Amino acid sequence: MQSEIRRKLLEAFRDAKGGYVSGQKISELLGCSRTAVWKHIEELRKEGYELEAIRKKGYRIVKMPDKISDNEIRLGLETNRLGHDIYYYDQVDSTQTIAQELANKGVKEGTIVVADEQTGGRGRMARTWYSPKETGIWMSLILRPNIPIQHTPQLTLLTAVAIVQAIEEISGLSPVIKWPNDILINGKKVVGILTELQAEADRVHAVIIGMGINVNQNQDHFPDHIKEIATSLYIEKGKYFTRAEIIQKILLSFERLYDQFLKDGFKPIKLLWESYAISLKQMITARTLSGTIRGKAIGINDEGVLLVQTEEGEVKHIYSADIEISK
Ligand code: BT5
Repeated sequence: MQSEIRRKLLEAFRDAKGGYVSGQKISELLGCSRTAVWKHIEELRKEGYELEAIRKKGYRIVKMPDKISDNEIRLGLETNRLGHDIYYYDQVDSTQTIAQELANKGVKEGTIVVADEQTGGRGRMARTWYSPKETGIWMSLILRPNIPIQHTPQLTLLTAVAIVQAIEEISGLSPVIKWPNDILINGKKVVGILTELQAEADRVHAVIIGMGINVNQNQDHFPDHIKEIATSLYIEKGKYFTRAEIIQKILLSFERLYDQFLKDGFKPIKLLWESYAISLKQMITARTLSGTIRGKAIGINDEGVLLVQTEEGEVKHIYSADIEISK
């Protein structure tokens, strides 16, 4: 199907918000005959869309295929500005690298880069992020906030809240956040977040937020080195999810939180974050680049920095680390 026709057709369904679109309306929109409408609908079916057809009412999308290209994300997207510009790839090295290049070229805030597979997915500190084909969400979101550089780590925490809210809403599961960038279900990692910055002196040009979400993998999909520590929504819930729908929900909850953050600062986000955090009030070991600190995680401050009280009673500020919670 021509991409222009496909786009117009899917837009008509999006505008109907899950309701019926009459054959008459479609033929007017596309400027084609009723027979041609029927053919286009059949083509959508071949692409994996489940459509219901009812006489006198028209057509309705019952189920979308698990695709994450432009149209699938756009259809049903309720945000005002995030995710309206979509760069989709079936395979990339890393969506972060592409998003970095796009941000350099000046694309607008809210642009997203998504891929069905990453061959060089990145974690923090040069670690790798396993991103197999068509089973997860590998996405980078470009933001251009007018905030001081030292506030940018707060966006990692905001992202975690947005993703937890979206997963809760879609699956009924109750994920928790482990400072700073992990989301866990039953103690295993289901989401990783990587926040990168383009800045100069004291001005933020762009913040690029990478989100890796394990969605439809089963246990055997994970390589040995992460089998014990990784999980997916499918493993936890026993059902498959439509990735585009999760992306839409994440962008929507992200936009709400982000607007609040730009208006009222980090405080309201901090409260939400604390309600989902598991690492607080517990004994932890924090491995930072400059050494290991053991103590009780007493909270985060208004900047989003983790506060750890050592046995000697000293409160250490931790900006970046891997955290292990003591049993
Ligand atoms: C992270 O790093 O958790 C950040 C991951 C960000 C991935 C996204 S995907 C879209 C965007 N494009 C990219 O290239 N990256 C971002 P870190 O905290 O350093 O955790 C990395 C560690 O998590 C690895 O060393 C493994 O132990 C583990 N790991 C790797 N792949 C995993 C997966 N799919 N699920 C769970 N754990 C994984």
